[in-house]
This record gives sequence, C-alpha cells and structure tokens, in this order.
Amino acid sequence: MDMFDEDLDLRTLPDDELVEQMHDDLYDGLADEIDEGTRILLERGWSAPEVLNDALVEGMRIVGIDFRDGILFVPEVLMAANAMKAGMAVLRPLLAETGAETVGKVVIGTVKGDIHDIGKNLVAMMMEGAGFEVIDLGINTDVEEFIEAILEHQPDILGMSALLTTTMPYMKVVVDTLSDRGMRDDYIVMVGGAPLNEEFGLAVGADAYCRDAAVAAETAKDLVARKRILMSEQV
Ligand code: B1M
Repeated sequence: MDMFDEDLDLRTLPDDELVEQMHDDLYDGLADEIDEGTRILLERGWSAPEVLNDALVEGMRIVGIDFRDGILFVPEVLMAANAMKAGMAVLRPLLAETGAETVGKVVIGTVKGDIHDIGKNLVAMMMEGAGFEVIDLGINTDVEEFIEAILEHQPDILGMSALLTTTMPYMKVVVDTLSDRGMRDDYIVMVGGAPLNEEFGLAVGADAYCRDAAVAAETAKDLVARKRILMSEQV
C-alpha cells in the first residue's frame, strides 16, 4: 500500500473503481474499508445481493485463487474472511429482512472437521430472509450435535455445508445415522459448499444440493411447501 492508498477517500471513486478497490481491500483484509465500501454502494442504490455478489463474493473468489496457488496463506485468508464478515454484517439486516411470517425451521451447520463458515452464514441469512427460523450450529459439527439439535428443535430442514473434499463425505455419515435411527424421512436434508455438486448430493442421500445461498433459500421454500401439501393429503 502506498501513501496515496492510505489517503484514498472511497467516496470519490465511481462505482466500478470502488468495487475494484473493495476487491483489493478484501485481499488485504481491511475490514473497516470493506464496511465503508459496502455502506457507500448501498447508499448509491445498489441492492444487498448486488453488493454481496459483485463486491464481496467476487473479492473472495480472487482470494481463493491466490490461496490455491500458494500466493496467500492461512493468516492472510483469515484476515480476508474477517473483512468479508464485516461487509456481511452490514448486509445482514437487509438480506434477512422479511415481512413474511415464519415459513419453517432450519437447523444448519458446517460439518465435522471443517471450519469454513462464510457460505453457511450467507445461506442462514438468505433463509432468514425467506422467512425461516434458523438454528445455526456453527462449524465443526458432528453427527451427535446435529441429531441433538434436530430432536430439540424439530426443524423442517437439516442443512449441511462443507468446503473441503476431505470433509464433504461426512454428510453421508450424518444422513446414514439419521436412516439408522429411523429419522431420515422426518426431515428435508439440504447440502451445499463449493466442492459439491448435484451428483454428490444424490450420492449422500440429500433431498437437494444447492449451488448458492439464493438457490438454497428458494429450494427450501419449495421443498417445505411440497412437504406441507404431502402431509395435508395424508390426513
Ligand atoms: Co480454506 N480452503 N482452508 N480457508 N478456503 C478453500 C475451501 C480451498 C478451495 C482453497 C483453495 O485451495 N483454492 C481449499 C479446499 C481444497 C479442497 O478441499 N479441494 C481450502 C483449504 C485447503 C483449506 C485448509 C486445509 C488450508 C490449510 O490449512 N492448509 C484449511 C482447512 C481448515 C478446516 O476447515 N479444517 C483452510 C482454512 C481456511 C481459513 C480458516 C483460512 C478460511 C475460512 C474462514 C471462515 O470461513 N471463517 C478459508 C477460506 C476463506 C477459504 C476460501 C478462500 C474462501 C471460502 C469462502 O468463504 N468462499 C476457499 C476458496 C474458495 O472457495 N474459492 C478455501 C465464499 C463463500 C460465499 O462461498 O463457502 O462456497 P462458499 O458458499 C457458497 C456456496 O458454496 C453455497 O452458498 C454459499 C453462498 O452463495 N453453500 C451452500 C455453502 N454452504 C451451503 C449449504 C447449503 C446450500 C448452499 O445448504 C445447506
């Protein structure tokens, strides 16, 4: 960062340059700047999903490439994640804003061995925005924690997130345990995370794989509506 950058007033930048600057600031882990940039874009009339996707998620994608290529390391990526969370905190009330009454309940967590939570947090926010009550179990969630939570909260949906190829198979452990205990059919199971795909979702026995948070919220609404219809036909 040079002296010019230190004095940079984000407000003087046109939208496209501000977004590029935010990608740099995310890369550099500058949480205050990301907070400010997010607010400026919103003031300029950008919608919360636009800011999220164009400024934050895209910035994180760039971080991910350099992380993969060994240019960035864990401490730097943690700083970037921290900056991303600062932006998400500004967007949260907007993404979770809902006039609708509660449409259902979701228990969600990142699976055992995995501490990535940005995507899972976004899914939780968007689901809240779609009218769901969300019980977030956080990261590194093992099967007993999932089962304890679903027994306690009786959700419509169990959602699992995984970002590592080494942790995604754990989703099958959870689904199989539900089956072994005769509980599988009582809940809709949804899975997601960057390394997953449709085929994997089917293979672990989930009801749905969703590629992003917006799709997850839509799918959750659809599946719960379908479940309600099926249940009403059975009575
Ligand atoms: Co990690 N990491 N990381 N990391 N990290 C990845 C995932 C990696 C792809 C980077 C890379 O090499 N390019 C790579 C995985 C490779 C692989 O498995 N094939 C990797 C690795 C290797 C690791 C470590 C092993 C590194 C090390 O220690 N040597 C280590 C593992 C730690 C662990 O979990 N045990 C590690 C650690 C970390 C940090 C702690 C530094 C940090 C996480 C901080 C945090 O989350 N609080 C981190 C980060 C930030 C990343 C990258 C750069 C970004 C992830 C992210 O937040 N993306 C990531 C590279 C990448 O993915 N491009 C990487 C933004 C987020 C919005 O997207 O999470 O995909 P995403 O979520 C999306 C969708 O996937 C979907 O919706 C979300 C929003 O649209 N979705 C769902 C997610 N969950 C869903 C659930 C649903 C439905 C949709 O239903 C329930």
